[in-house]
Parts: sequence; structure tokens; C-alpha cells
Amino acid sequence: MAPVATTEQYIPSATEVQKYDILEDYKGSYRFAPIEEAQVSRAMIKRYFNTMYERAISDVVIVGAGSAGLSCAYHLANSRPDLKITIIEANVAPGGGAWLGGQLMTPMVIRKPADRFLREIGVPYEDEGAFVVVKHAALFTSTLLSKALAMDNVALMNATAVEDLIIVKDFEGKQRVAGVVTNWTLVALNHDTQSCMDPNTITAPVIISATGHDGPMGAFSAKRMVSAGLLKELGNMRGLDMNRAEPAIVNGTREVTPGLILTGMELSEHDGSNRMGPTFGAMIASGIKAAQEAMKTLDSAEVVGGKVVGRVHPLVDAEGFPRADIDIFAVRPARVRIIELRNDLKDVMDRIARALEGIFDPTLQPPTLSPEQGQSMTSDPLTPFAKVDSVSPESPAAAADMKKGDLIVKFGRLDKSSFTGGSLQPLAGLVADNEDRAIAIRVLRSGQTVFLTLTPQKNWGGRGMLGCHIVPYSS
Ligand code: AHZ
Repeated sequence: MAPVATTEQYIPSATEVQKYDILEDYKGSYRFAPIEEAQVSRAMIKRYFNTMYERAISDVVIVGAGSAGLSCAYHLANSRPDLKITIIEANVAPGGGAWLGGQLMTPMVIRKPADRFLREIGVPYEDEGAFVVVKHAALFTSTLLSKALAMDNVALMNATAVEDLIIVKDFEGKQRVAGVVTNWTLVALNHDTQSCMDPNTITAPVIISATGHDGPMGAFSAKRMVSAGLLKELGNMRGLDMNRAEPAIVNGTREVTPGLILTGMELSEHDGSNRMGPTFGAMIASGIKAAQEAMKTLDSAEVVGGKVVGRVHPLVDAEGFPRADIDIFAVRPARVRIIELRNDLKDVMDRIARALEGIFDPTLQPPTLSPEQGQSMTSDPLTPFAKVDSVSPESPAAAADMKKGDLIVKFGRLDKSSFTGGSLQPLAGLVADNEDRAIAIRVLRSGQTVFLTLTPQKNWGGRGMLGCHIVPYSS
């Protein structure tokens, strides 16, 4: 591959030069934009705690970001962009044991047919017939990690340990794993040295545990199942047998108790299956299977506020024919209506949360600022990034009360930091993914912050899904 060109000079926009006096020069005059220490702190704190706030209820929590957990996260996030997937990793460095192939050697062996996944994520390898070899395990792990993390619906909290499971009685009176109990790993490791340091929680209808085989942190959920009385005893990982171990892990990946799916080597401790040593195909395939099991569980569950409150029964029989014992014509629209109402409720709750955020967030004040203040505003995510150029009558944009000249500061989850190079592609993608679903928008209009709700529609009678023209904007 040709090396990436590094000689091209960075040409800042005229506004940037004027405002920040920046220069990318490697002959001794390199100049950074000025910054206040507090801006750096707030830029991190706001995003981190917003994520924690938002992910306190997730759709799926994956415990452990090793090869199985990350393969699972990638497949699930790719298949279901609508799901909020939160990965909790105890280590500072995600990746588990997949940074090296085996005995501290770098090449990673993957048995066929799991090599398909390498092509999917774009990792090169050498083909040895029955298996392939990636030149460095870190190439696999870093690529997988970057692909998974780049997805909007994936959040990773590393240096954070799951130190317990939420276990509740479900709507049928059965024990169900309904979330995880978390703490900073450094706190979790110091419970013996300090007085009580209480944890935090994340509620989710599905937990996927991928914490590896037993070790200082490993097989966490399997071990907790035993101490919580959900499993009589651990099967304990057996000796190495590559040919038995890999299919056993993949085919055995399942929901082992309501709400909890085990994947990767953690399953070998639960089931008492063999280890495979340094061959990683089963970790990839077990992660994919865990993602598929999670989708099955979610599709059959009625979920309110992250809790499973009932079961969604299939409308067809085992052969795929409509069931004779229910009035499908009445049930189907009723279900659709329930889903619509639930989405509406979620949107209203999101808008309330945003409105509350607006009350306490000083950056939402209209931009009547001094030049110095204006400077600090530009690095804030609530800086306008797009402008409404025109609105067609009777379009979704008109119904949302969008007006020509509105400056968009927030569009769903997108803010200024979501865009690079003057392209509005992320916004177009978000719209395309949200047909008939309300998107909360925040605009500046005549210096006032205005909250709007826009519902993209394909068949409203005009061009596009919004009926307005939005152009990039930089102040
Ligand atoms: O830090 C752990 C690691 O990154 C993390 N983890 C463990 N307990 C945790 C907890 N909270 C949060 N309580 C936790 N995170 O889980 C990750 C497990 O990754 P791994 O690489 O150890 O497991 P894996 O199942 O993804 O891959 C196993 C790879 C192996 S082991 C093996 C053998 O021994 O024979 N062969 C293979 C391919």
C-alpha cells in the first residue's frame, strides 16, 4: 500500500486563521489554536457523563472487550443500528488476549470458515488452506476495535469493571439477569482497602458476557451465576483440543439463563468444554452467534424502560403460516400502534431530558458574546454546523416548524463535532435510518434556542425525506 502523504500542508479556513492564528509549520513556527484548561475538562466531562446518563438504560450490555466481545459488538451494531450497545471493559486497554497470537508471538491463526469475517472488516491474511494467518494479532484487534467504535450505536467504557449482575424476578416470576453493576476498575480492586465504595448500574434486557476463561477477572458472570444460585456448579474449562473446542464454543453460544448470553471462553467455564489455545476462529464466530441470540431475545421480548415486561408471541406458526388461534388483522395494527406509542414516549422523554440539559447548560445561551467568548463557543459542540436554506410547504420540515435561516446546533445525536470536511453525510445517514421516527432537533433562531421534532418521511409528496434544503454552516 502506498504511504499516506504527509507533506500536504494544512490550509486552515480564513475564519480559523483570523480567530485562532493557527499555522501547521514544521520549520519552527507551528502554532496551535489557544485553549483554556477548563475547556478541555468540560469537553471530556460533558461527553463522558452524557454517555453514562444515556447508557444507564441500554439495549444490550457486552461485558468484556476481548476477541469474542468485540466480534459480537461489531456484528450486532452492524445488523441493528437501532440498538444501544454498551461495552464494559475492566482493563484500560480493550482487546483482551487478542493482542498476541500465542506464547507472546505476534501472528494470529484463524480457522476457516471464520476467515470470512476478516474480509468483512478488511484485515489482510495469508491463506494456508484450512486456516489463515494474520501477520500480527494487533492488526486484527485494532481493526475490529476501530470498526466497532466508529459505529454510532456503540459506547465503550473501559477501566470499568462489572462487579455484579442485576438479578430480578421477571413478569413470570422467574429469575432474570436485568443489568450490570459497575465500578471503576481501580475502585473494584480496592474494596478491601477502603470502606464501602458503592457501585453504579446499567439496566438492559440483554447482557452478553464475554469475560474469558477463569483468571483474576475472567469468567465473571459464569462464576456469579453459581454464587447467585442460577447455576449449580461451573463445568470448568477442559484441556486443549482444538478440533473439539472451537465448534463446541460456537454451537453452544446461547442464553444460559434469562437475560444472560455467554460467549467466547467464558462459555467453556460454564459448560466444561475444551480450550483451543491460540486459534481465534471460534471467538469470532461465537461473538457473531451471541449477537444473533441477542437479536432473537430482543425480538421476542416486550421491553419498557430497559426491562422485559412481557413476551411478544409470534404471529405465525412453526412453518411460517398465520396462526389460526388469533385475529392477526386486529393484533398486527395494535402491535404497530404500541410500538409507535412507545417510540413517542421515548421521544418525549428525550426532549424533556434535552430541555433540562438546556436549562443547566450555559452554552445554550444565544450567541451575544464578546470576541473572547465567541472564540470558546466555536469549540463547543452546540455551535451551529448547518443552516436551513429553504423549506417546502406541507413537507415534514414544515410540519416540524423549521424555518429558512434556522441554524442547526443539534440534530438527533449529531452536533458540530460529528462533522468533518464540510460534508453533511452523517446527517443524511441519520435521516435515512429514521424514516417515520421522530428526531429531536435544536436550532438557533433570532438568537433564541428552539427545540423541534422532525419526522423524516419518504412519501410526503415532494423530494427527499425532509422537504428542506440544509447546507453546511460555519460561523
Ligand atoms: O479484561 C477482560 C478481557 O479484556 C474483560 N473482563 C473480564 N472480567 C471483566 C469484568 N468486567 C469487565 N468483570 C471484564 N470486563 O473481558 C475480556 C475477556 O477477553 P479474553 O480475550 O480474555 O476472552 P475471549 O473469550 O474474548 O477470548 C479468549 C481467547 C482465547 S483463550 C484461549 C485458551 O486459553 O485456550 N484460546 C483463545 C482463543
